[in-house]
Amino acid sequence: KLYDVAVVGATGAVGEAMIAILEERDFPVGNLYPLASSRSAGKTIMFKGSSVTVTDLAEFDFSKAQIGLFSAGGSISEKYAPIAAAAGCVVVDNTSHFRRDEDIPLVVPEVNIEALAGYTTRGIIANPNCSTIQMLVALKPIYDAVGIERINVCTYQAVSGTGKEAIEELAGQTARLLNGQEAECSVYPKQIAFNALPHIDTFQDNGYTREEMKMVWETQKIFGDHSIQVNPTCVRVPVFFGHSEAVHIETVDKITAEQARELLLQAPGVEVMDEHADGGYPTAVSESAGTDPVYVGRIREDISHPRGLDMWIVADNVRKGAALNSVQIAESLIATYLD
Ligand code: A2P
Ligand code: 11C
Repeated sequence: KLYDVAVVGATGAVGEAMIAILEERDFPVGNLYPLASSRSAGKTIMFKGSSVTVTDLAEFDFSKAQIGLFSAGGSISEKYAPIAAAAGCVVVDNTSHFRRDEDIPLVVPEVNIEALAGYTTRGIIANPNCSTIQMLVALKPIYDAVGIERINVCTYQAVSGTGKEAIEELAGQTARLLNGQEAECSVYPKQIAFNALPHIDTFQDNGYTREEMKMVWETQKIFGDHSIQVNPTCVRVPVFFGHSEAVHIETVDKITAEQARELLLQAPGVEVMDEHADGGYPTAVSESAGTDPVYVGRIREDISHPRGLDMWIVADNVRKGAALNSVQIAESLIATYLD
């Protein structure tokens, strides 16, 4: 059976990856409907060797699609996801708009696929934030084995998480600075080239940023555990693709680094790269960019805490952090629920 699939935000960094991944994984697509703003209507994209015309989202009739993959920003999803769902098009939404709603499943297939069953209430499934997805794919086997009380995490996030304009800003600033010209800032408030910005998304009243609080809220919802404590600092770095995370956990029961490594070697979606030697760890550019796994390295027992474990977690934020996770959700949806 084939499914007609609408991709909302088809011209964006994540939308383009969604379309590429549908093709790579041979998702049973009947008609593909790439949707974007009126600015892009009439452009063409390639899918399975044919060119397909981009349509203006505002003019699309969602009763033509059974599945909608949305990644055009929260306000677009707020308006159009309910319209799509009401027309019988099940939405997998990659924005943060619906994630905290109790009647919307928030799904990482390797972690809580059982939550998908709840999609029937509103016809919308939320795809978590990229930083949360990669962290939880790696922590799930440890959580199941020994419990986790607390997570301390610092992220090193690629500019592709912001979108295409940010990719262009990093490339442009780098070129200008290397040519002795001044960097121009428009997407980020400070220079991103050759710099690190401790600021992702908007500032909250408690001093954390919204990206940091998303890691807290989403971890608790996906693990179904409101007692788990999460303390994030999210940092934007001049990397194009691939988020890296230094993750420090305090488990309920003690786990050794060797036991954690063994669990991670069996874990779905995880690739362990943990030689204690020069280069024996994963990095955004050398391993993750353009690939699917969540890479884990630097696994070690925390010398400052009796039940502490440290690790370094890297994944392609546009793929596993967004487009791939959405397509995996759609694969589970058609395998189990849609006919
Ligand atoms: P467009 O290219 O026509 O502006 P990114 O996150 O990489 O910046 O991409 C954002 C995506 O969301 C693009 O595909 C963009 O389309 C789409 N988008 C932005 N605003 C709208 C809108 N008002 N209606 C439909 N799609 C939109
Ligand atoms: C970033 N994590 O790297 C963000 C992008 O909540 O879906 C995704 C924001 C979100 O900038």
